[in-house]
Amino acid sequence: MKIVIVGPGAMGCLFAAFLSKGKEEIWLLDKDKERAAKIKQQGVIVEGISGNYKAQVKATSDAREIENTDLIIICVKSYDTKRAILDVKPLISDNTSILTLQNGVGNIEIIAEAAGSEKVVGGVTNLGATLIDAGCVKHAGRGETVIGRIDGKIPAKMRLIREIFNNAGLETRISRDIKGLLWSKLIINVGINALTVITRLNNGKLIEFEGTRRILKDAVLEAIRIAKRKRIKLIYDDPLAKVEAVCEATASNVSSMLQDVLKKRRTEIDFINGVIVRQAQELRIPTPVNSVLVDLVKTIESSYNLAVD
Ligand code: KPL
Repeated sequence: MKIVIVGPGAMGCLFAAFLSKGKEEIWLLDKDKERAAKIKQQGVIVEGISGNYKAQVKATSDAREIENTDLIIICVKSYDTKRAILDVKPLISDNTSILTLQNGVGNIEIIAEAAGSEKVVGGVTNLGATLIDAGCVKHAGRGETVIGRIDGKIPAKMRLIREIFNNAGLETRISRDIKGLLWSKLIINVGINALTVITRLNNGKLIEFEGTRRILKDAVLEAIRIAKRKRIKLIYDDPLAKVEAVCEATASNVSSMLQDVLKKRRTEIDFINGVIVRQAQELRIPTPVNSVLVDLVKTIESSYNLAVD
């Protein structure tokens, strides 16, 4: 199988490194020409819980170098999905599947609109990884990856993807309700990410202060209400308890959104709390806490040059 991973962030690099252990042909597609050249030359360097090693992968910034592809894995930031799909258009044929392993909700829809819904596979991964340098990733946490189609169908190709991932050491299963899984993960990010940006705290600290604990709770309860109204089945009996447990389990983490802000980059707020606000508007349900979180994070990311040190 020829597999192209788009986006050499932490998750893109980790998947490329794992998958390169099998007999599949693995490519990393990077919009940055210099970085692609570096990865092509040095490979992907992995350190952390799966050991320290170098994985040889093919890398390019020009999709035309790759040609027809069996599987495209999208690992770019959610606000870059549209551009990423345009980049890989020349690689898509009738037999190509496109798997999104991105944060937030909305990517499946963007890819489906550009490439056709029958090609899209959604995914949620609980692997933990941090990018240390270009093409150099720290594997920080184990966890399963769950894939599935929005219509719940399980074609042979998806079973093959599962097999290839498992053979490469990526614990993977298929779900018939990927939407429920994506929303369950969304609710965790809704409670944690924006609040860490505003407070500049690690995940664990959010539940140590009365104020942040209350805001986290209110943001999560708003999101649960929207999920219920949309008849989305969350996988946790008590989603709020789960978000608090994730704060504890990832206490020393700098959330992905806070990492973006510390690097003065755009955030994925539109695909996290922004999803709750937009869906709530359609349903005419007030979500004041999520609205404030979205407005504050958007202000922060638009004013890096104006902020007082
Ligand atoms: O997914 C995460 C993120 O940072 O985006 C959490 C679960 C909050 C862990 O940091």
